[in-house]
Amino acid sequence: ELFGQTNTKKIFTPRFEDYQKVYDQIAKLLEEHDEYDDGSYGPVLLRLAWHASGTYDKLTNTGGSNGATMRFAPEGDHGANAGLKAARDFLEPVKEAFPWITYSDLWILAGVCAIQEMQGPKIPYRAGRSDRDLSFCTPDGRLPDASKGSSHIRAIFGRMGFDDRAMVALSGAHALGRCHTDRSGYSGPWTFSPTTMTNDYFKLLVEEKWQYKKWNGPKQFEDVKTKTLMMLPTDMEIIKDKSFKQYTELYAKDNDAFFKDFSEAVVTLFELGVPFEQPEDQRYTFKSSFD
Ligand code: ZEM
Repeated sequence: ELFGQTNTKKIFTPRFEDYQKVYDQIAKLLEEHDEYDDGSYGPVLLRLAWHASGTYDKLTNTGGSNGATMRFAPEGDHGANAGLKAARDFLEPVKEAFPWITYSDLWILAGVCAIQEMQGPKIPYRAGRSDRDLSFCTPDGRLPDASKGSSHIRAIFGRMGFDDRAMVALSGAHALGRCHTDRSGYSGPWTFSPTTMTNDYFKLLVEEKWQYKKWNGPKQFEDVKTKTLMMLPTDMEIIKDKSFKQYTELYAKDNDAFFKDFSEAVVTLFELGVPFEQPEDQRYTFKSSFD
């Protein structure tokens, strides 16, 4: 009688505690690998999660974080994704330690962990993304081009379903990290504390004077006072454009409003196009290493 022996393979159903263990492992690696860049892989992990998600097109319901298709050459080689191999490689030992998690869930969990460990707001998380093959790679050109103006920003983020307020809130991620000449061609950090989440990006836009940087690279801005900070042409739009500016000024004054709107917009961004089974009211909120 062999019938009873089929389907005996145990299926592991991960729960909150299991995802918290993955979070803790990423947080531990972040702390250990302080030799990278300004002392943290946090910013580049967040950029990976954002570029995985920001390909979403609401009209065709294609792209987004489901699939982790940046693993494959067509998408991994898109100019916008230059340098993100560092983030993907950083997460490889985590995938090996927790083989049950999909790359697509792992990359987003790493983005959540990066934000929280860099003292940003809590980012509630849902699991349920599946890895898909290279036929799901998105065409080049879905991510924003830093050399462009406000109509481009609205076209790109509008395609994902965001309004002006969310676009400005999301831009506040540039409190973190820096530009690398060998990745985007641009150079330098936006703030003096690129591994701590703050509203300094908005404060600097409002309070400092900015001028064109004189150099051989692409058009970018530098602060007049120290010439050590930078803004992309797209960053300057959120202080130039009237509708964007009201939110930039709000977030410069009110860090709590920024954290609240940023968290809400990032949760939306990270979930675009994912067919979740886990309900919205049962998202996981991870404990940070310093909680
Ligand atoms: Zn970024 N971003 N980004 N961004 N970004 C860079 C770096 C980082 C734009 C952009 O062109 C660039 C969002 C929106 C937009 C981060 C997060 C988020 C760099 C530098 C460029 C050129 C890359 C390099 O050279 O390494 C444009 C045009 C955007 C919208 C208009 C949103 C939204 C983000 C998250 C929510 C982060 C964390 C970095 C820093 C990466 C690092 O390695 O330090």
